[in-house]
Amino acid sequence: MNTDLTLYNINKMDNMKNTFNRRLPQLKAQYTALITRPNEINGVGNGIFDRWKYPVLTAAHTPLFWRYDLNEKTNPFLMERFGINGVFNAGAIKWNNSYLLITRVEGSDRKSFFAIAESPNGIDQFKFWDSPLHMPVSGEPETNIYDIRLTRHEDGYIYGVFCTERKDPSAPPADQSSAIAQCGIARTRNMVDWERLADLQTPSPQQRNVVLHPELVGGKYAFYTRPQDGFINAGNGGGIGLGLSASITNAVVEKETIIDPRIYHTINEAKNGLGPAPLRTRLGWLHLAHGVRNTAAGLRYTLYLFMTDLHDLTRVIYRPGGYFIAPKGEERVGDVSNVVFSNGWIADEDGAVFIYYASSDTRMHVATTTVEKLLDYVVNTPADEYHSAGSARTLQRIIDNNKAYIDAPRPEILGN
Ligand code: M1P
Repeated sequence: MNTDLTLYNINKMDNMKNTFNRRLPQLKAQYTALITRPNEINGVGNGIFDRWKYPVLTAAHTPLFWRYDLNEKTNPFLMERFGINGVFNAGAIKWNNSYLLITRVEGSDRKSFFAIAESPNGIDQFKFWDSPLHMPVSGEPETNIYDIRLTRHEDGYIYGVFCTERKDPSAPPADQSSAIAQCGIARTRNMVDWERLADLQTPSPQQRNVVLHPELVGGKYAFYTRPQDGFINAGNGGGIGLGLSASITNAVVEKETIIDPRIYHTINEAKNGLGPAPLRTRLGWLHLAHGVRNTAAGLRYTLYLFMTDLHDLTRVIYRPGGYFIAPKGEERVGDVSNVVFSNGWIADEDGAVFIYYASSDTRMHVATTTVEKLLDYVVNTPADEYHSAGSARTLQRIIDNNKAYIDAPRPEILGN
């Protein structure tokens, strides 16, 4: 008898029997270490915002009891039963002194749903609520819902405006990709019970990246839109639009005015779309948006800021040139690489701002700054001159202004 082989077989049987009990504490320890890991500011930064080292949410942050059947009898190998592919593009709101993200959770089946994660400080310790958000469906269930924007509206409700996606009914049978994107609207007073309203109607064939303005304009609800001809391509959709609706329960925008157009050879030449609801500041409405440009390697998504007049929402008063946040390091890689996307930020009463952004349709990050820094940025960042000579001239002006200061002695201040 081969004793080695017998021992091997006995060990193997024993291992199989104990798989569940061996793996469970390992998984629990790994999960706890992840969600309790303190975050830290990543480097000196650019003075405009601080990036934080660790993503605030990833697929691995979703509870073990979502992904695993925890009954040893029905899952002796403690296998994953429900795969989570990514956690990204989250709406954000301060709620009962906590920082809440309504995330887009994408399963391994490619469907997205919403789920709330909560943190006491906005930069780490994000923990998912036990259950996903059960968004009521409207008519025939949407194939996919995603990218919710939250608005604390002056009418007293919190609105969630999100993208709904269904297969294009006119697509021939061989085409299993063409889809129709529209804007779903729901509202809540407690973040748990959501009332679904009628989808937004606009003159455009498709809509994505729609955002509800927090205040009424002339007694009407104001929507930022992103008209698009096709599911992917903006086509004749000229940029970020603004339209008014008399009703919110049956919202209809009859006219979209383009307030932030796409422009040739800029960061938003291919597409753009508003991010979260704008912040009211002493100088104007501060907007965070994403711009999409073409490259030989595909589309590149970056974030930018602009500001509109407090009284005339269609009037852009500051438009800093270039991007504000671009994908960096590991942010560059994911399911859809070279993408940063934001649909959530939180401004605290003390002026601190938490910008939640996703990288490459995979994970969520935070960048922190203040309202005053963002105002300085939008007011003092040179505008795009739209040609190389203009960029070189802008740089020369900065260099000339700096001449007196370049070698000037400065008192040394030791940081802590
Ligand atoms: O894949 C990048 C992003 O693409 C879409 O955004 P847009 O309509 O502006 O191109 C959305 O599907 C978004 O969710 C996604 O992050």
